[in-house]
Amino acid sequence: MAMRFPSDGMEEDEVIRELKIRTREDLTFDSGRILGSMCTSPHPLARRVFEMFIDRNLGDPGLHTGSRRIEKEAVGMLASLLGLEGGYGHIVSGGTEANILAVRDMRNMSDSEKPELVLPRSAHFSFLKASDMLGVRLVWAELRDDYTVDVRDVERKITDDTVGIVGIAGTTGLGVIDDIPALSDLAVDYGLPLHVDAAFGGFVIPFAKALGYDLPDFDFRLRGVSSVTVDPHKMGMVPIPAGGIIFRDKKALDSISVPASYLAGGGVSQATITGTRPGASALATWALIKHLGFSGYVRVVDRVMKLSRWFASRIKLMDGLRLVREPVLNIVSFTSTAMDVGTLGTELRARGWGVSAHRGYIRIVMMPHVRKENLEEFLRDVSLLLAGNASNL
Ligand code: 0PR
Repeated sequence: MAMRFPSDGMEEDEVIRELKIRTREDLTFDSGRILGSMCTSPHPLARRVFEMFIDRNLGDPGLHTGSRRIEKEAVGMLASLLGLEGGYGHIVSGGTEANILAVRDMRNMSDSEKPELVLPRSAHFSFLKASDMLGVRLVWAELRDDYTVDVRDVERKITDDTVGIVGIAGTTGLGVIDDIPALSDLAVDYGLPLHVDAAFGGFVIPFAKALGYDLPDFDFRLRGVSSVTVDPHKMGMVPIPAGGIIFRDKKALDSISVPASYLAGGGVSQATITGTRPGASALATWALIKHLGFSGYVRVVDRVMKLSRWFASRIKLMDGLRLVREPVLNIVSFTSTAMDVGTLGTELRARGWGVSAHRGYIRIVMMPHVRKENLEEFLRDVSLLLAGNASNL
């Protein structure tokens, strides 16, 4: 779009006014109409901390040594949530960067000249970016009827060029958890690293387990797990950007570090993809974990898990709709037997609902901003659309 760089400036108020008007068409989390996003309205404390420390740059940790120490503590607390004492990693820009760093580590630790990664068909598209950037070939393992990866197929696909295995704890489309214990055994047997993508599930599963939900182990408690992606900017309720990558061993971080020794403090190296990067993200993550604690996140997860089960039971009662599978976490996906799902998604978006229809189903992510009233209203719109569609036949 052709836009001229303005020769003279506008008043601050005028700039703000224009931005407010221009963004009116954006859907906001507060409206309760965003039902298909893994992000949410950030917690007020995390928002406040983010704003207070917006000038901190972890790309030059010698300048902001206090922030760097706080990032290390944030990583330590995430590692502890995932069953690991210690742990190495960073608060990064999101799950994409975290997954890229994990694949970069697996590739660098191997001596294969034609590196391959075995991953589930349900993996997030960030692995396509990792593959393209790092020259690692993706070898897809098939899913079983319950949409978890077929561990026997993973095993069949391991070759001498395999650099690692990926398992998913909370898939993007359905929120299902792969059989990570079995993948861990496989990783140990074959001497391969296992990366668990818990970008979404990492901030749900530990709390749901504490509430009594019967979910498989997925983290460093399993010997074969060498790295985990866990994103504070999803269910962690921290402002974007805040992803997390945690490695079990320090040598993993070393394998992806480059020297940046001229920076303040000297002897500095960087493992992240981004150079200059927000300290505010790490500080907001630290602050919210300290403030909510385990029990605070348990309360958040309790509500959204219950809401998901209620919503799933409502879908089951509706003619013309079918659950893709029983929800495992706080994601409920359904399809229609009465109407093309793509058309249903388009019609819902036209009525102001923020939903995505992909892989043949509509995904509802029960984030903390979603209220029962929003879901009731959504279901009324779905019923009207199904009825309208039926009368057109
Ligand atoms: N791994 C998994 C399992 C994911 O679901 C995602 C993102 C990622 C990695 C990548 O994370 P970043 O997007 O932080 O790099 N999954 C969401 C999705 O594709 C991202 C998203 C978030 C999409 C909010 C839409 C939205 O409104 O659904």
